[in-house]
Amino acid sequence: MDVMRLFGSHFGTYEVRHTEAGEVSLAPFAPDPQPSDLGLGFTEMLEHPLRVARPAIRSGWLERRDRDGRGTDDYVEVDWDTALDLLAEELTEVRAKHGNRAIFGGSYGWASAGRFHHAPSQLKRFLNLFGGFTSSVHTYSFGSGAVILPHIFGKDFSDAYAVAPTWDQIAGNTDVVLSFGGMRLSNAEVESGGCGRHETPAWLQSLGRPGKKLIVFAPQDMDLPEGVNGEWVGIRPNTDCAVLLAIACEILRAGHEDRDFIEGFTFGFAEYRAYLLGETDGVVKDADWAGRLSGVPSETIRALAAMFRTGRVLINIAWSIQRADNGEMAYWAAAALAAITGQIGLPGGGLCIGLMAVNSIGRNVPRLAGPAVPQGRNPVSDFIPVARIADLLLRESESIHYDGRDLDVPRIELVYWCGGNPFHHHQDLNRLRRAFWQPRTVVVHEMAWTATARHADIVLPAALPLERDDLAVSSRDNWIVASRRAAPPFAEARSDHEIFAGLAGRLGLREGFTEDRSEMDWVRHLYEGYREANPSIPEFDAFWEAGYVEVPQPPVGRNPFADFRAGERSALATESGRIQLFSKTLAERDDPGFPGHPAWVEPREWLGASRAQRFPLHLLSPQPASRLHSQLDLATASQSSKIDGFEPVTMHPADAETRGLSDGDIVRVFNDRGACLAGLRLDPGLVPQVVSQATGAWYRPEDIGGFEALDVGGNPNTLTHDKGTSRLSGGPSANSCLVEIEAYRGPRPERDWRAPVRGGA
Ligand SMILES: Nc1nc2c(c(=O)[nH]1)N[C@H]1C(S)=C(S)[C@@H](COP(=O)(O)OP(=O)(O)OC[C@H]3O[C@@H](n4cnc5c(=O)[nH]c(N)nc54)[C@H](O)[C@@H]3O)O[C@H]1N2
Ligand SMILES: Nc1nc2c(c(=O)[nH]1)N[C@H]1C(S)=C(S)[C@@H](COP(=O)(O)OP(=O)(O)OC[C@H]3O[C@@H](n4cnc5c(=O)[nH]c(N)nc54)[C@H](O)[C@@H]3O)O[C@H]1N2
Ligand SMILES: [Mo]
Repeated sequence: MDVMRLFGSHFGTYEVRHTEAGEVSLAPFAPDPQPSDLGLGFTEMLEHPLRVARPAIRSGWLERRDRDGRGTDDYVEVDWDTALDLLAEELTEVRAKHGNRAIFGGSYGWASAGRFHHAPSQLKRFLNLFGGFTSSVHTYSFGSGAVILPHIFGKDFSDAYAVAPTWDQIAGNTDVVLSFGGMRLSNAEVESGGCGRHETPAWLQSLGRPGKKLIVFAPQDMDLPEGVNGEWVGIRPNTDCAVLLAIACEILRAGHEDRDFIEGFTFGFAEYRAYLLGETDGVVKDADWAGRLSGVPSETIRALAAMFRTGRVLINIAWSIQRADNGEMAYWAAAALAAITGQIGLPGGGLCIGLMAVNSIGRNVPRLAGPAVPQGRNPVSDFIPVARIADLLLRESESIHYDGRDLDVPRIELVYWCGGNPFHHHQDLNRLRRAFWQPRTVVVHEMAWTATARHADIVLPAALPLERDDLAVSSRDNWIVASRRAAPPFAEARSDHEIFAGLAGRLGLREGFTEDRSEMDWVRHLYEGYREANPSIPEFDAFWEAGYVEVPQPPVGRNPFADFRAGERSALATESGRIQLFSKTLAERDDPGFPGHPAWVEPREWLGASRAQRFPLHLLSPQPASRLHSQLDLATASQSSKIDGFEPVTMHPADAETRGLSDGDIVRVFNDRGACLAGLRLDPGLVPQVVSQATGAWYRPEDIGGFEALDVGGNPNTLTHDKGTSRLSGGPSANSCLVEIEAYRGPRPERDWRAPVRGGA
């Protein structure tokens, strides 16, 4: 049998080819019906001029241990021994002087697919052996959803996967999918950990069948996928909660709620009902009320309320909606609406969270059991909700609030990042920059000179996934892929594992870290763990030759709430054992603006805020269709999406006209937090006063055109605010952001594709 050479990535699986000259090329994976082209761009990274070639130390740190040169200094390349000696010494000194809690190792980020070389896991394994670190919980994807869901449904339903019905159920039973926020096929190209087959496009077509309908509420019409029987309803950003409450209010006023389900399976209906009908605050939350807030015609809202009577309705709520001020409340309002209509637990009915946000939501794959790199135990208990990183480093307050607790804010002296890009993903990057000036040392492993690498003191060159052997598998997919090394590591790059092994050796921890296994031994070891959990899969050697194994999946799916609906009526792990329409716990906390039931709580930044007089455009920053966050922004697919080299920002033609702007103009997008340059694209499919600029362009602040720290790279996080969604979860709230846009007439920045290394690279 021929050896199948494959490469596993977050975009899916690819076949690896070598040209006669020895160059690596990638081709779509034959069994994948809808492969993504984006991952092909990984080969462009193999020899990219912005690869980190050798260990590099920031000059200001090396010479004077200064802190504020981060982001501007150049770097001095050193050999590996020098770099690892220096770092081992620095880690030892920080630990001795300040203790392990002074090390921040939360290191959030998507890193690469590949079970063994998962960079943040390697880092955490190393730091735990070293005595631990201050960590972080939750994700930027789902930081506030993950906190509110357990209050509504209990801890067993705390993530999107646990709630989602399967596509086969939707195709077979659902009449209407009512989606708040986007259903973008480009988002479903991605799966954390990889996938064998992209199945979403095929399933989506089932929504084009007669009798089925998809209604998408979104501020931009690109959120409605093509090829379905669909309707787009324009909505003012951050007002979904009001519309959801109003649909429920109209249902109650018509007496069409499902009394049996409410009585049997929910708790707190009285409080919820009193609020909706205006008994609590004198405001009836009806269709007219929500229409004024959201811009959605009140007839549309009333028609939707009637629809729940006649058919199976699945309410889908996008992850983007909880990435906004008080985003938890829209989730609670959606869950409550699904509950009072009695649709929760019915095949294809009730609630779905993030259908099409990634490839796996709705896939009928029960969690694929198998091991991860063992991280060990962290002896340090300090943590933050992930998006409070700048609050942690700046220490402007003594505690950080999180789900009813006040967390200590330890002083961080050393930040260690491996597999993530905070200068891509965090909000208000100019504030993050000030935050990164606080600790004495910042260490980053990177493949390329990202903005995060450029804010570090010690930068260690990491190998690309194409440069190492691994097992690519997602716990939400049923394929295990042998991701084989296709090229030697670039220049002096090493795998993260090898870097930590070297560091561990200097600290007397080598054996504990490697367990005397080679990298290939580890890959084999992890695979054996999968075989233990899934005895039908072949032995390692046969798997490695064949390239992949597909683990059989169950033929039909189930609604995750089916058992609850069928059985014990107080079986949820909530306060009441039932679905909470009201929570005493949350009500008693008395968090400002966070009552104990779903409620409209005005966002800090939205088109209805007084701030909109100064900054009258609502900026959305969705996921990029041409890359994965900041990854592969250097590759052709992303570069060719730019306008004259600038990241596109889209705007309604009417808004352009009042500003004297035209399609293709280079513009400055700004507010009082920061500014970036972008290329203007006119789009009549936007709700007026909404502008949209995808995440992921590389942050590059420059003093240019009379402006200070103008981000010529075009990262929307120069503009977003860095305040938690609410006191409850402190999640990231990037989608609540007001800006203004004007023409930029200053000099053009040079495209900077040189490594920031002294003497040039
Ligand atoms: N404004 C705004 N901001 C957002 C969002 C938004 O909607 N709006 N979305 C948020 C969301 S949902 C997310 S998930 C985050 C994503 O934020 P991140 O996950 O931080 O983004 P990535 O660009 O994937 O960064 C991964 C980094 O790891 C590096 N890397 C990859 N593999 C390896 C490896 O094996 N070893 C090492 N050492 N490094 C590696 C890559 O080069 C890259 O720089 O962004 C968030 N930011
Ligand atoms: N190609 C590609 N796919 C990806 C990623 C990527 O970087 N590239 N990232 C992956 C990651 S990490 C994640 S977490 C998921 C994220 O999945 P999502 O959170 O669903 O993705 P977004 O693109 O941020 O948002 C989807 C849409 O929501 C709409 N939206 C924003 N705010 C509002 C609002 O207030 N109301 C309404 N009704 N709509 C709103 C926007 O128009 C946007 O197009 O995507 C994943 N998929
Ligand atoms: Mo995400």
